[in-house]
Amino acid sequence: MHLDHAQHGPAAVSADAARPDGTRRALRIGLGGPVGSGKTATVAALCRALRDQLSIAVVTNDIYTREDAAFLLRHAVLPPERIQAVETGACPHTAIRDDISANLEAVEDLEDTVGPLDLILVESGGDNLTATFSKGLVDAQVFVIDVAGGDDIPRKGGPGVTTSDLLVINKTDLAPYVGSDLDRMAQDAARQRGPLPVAFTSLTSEEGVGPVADWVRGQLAAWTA
Ligand SMILES: Nc1nc2c(ncn2[C@@H]2O[C@H](COP(=O)(O)OP(=O)(O)OP(=O)(O)O)[C@@H](O)[C@H]2O)c(=O)[nH]1
Ligand SMILES: [Mg+2]
Repeated sequence: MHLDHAQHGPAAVSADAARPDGTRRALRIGLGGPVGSGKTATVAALCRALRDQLSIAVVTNDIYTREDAAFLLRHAVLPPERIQAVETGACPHTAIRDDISANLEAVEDLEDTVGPLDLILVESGGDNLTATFSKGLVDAQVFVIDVAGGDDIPRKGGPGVTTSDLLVINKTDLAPYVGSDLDRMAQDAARQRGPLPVAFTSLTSEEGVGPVADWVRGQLAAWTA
């Protein structure tokens, strides 16, 4: 469980950093990655770790259902009015990259109804290695992969692995069972990403999300500075 490399500020400020009334809007962080890598588990753990210090809301994207929002509601990680589901009805990357209107509407609606907010987490539907968020929707993006997907994933690259502001390699607890070599994953990730940070996590314990929570705090400090 460690966070490699130095902290970086939000990589890109999306359009309209201020709200219409001139106040600063929430920092928006997108979480993408392959199906089942642990995006919702990361969102839930981040909410538990940060909700006492920060005003948080979440937008989830599912293709045909509201499963992810339902999971977050069932586990009461935030009050229900702070969780909004977008049903994309198509490839998830379309709704976070090409036509971001439904997601923008959701984040703006959350700011209006439960704001002021410090942080909005936007979870993409699970996709392949090519999904990235529009910079008009989020200020920084996290790409979540897991060790059970194969320890060659960092080497395979793709924009999520190579350019995300934080690469999370989750489910390290499973590495011995699936024969994944974490050192090799760290070396491949560093080769693909240069100075961009990588966090190894296991969400089987409460503290497991610590490196990601620290990174989010760093992003927020840069956002509010
Ligand atoms: N062993 C282990 N299981 C995990 C970990 N993180 C998540 N899981 C499990 O992995 C499964 C998928 O996790 P999710 O958080 O739903 O994954 P997701 O990326 O949101 O999935 P989609 O939204 O369907 O793409 C669930 O059964 C989680 O409990 C982890 O660190 N270790
Ligand atoms: Mg999910």
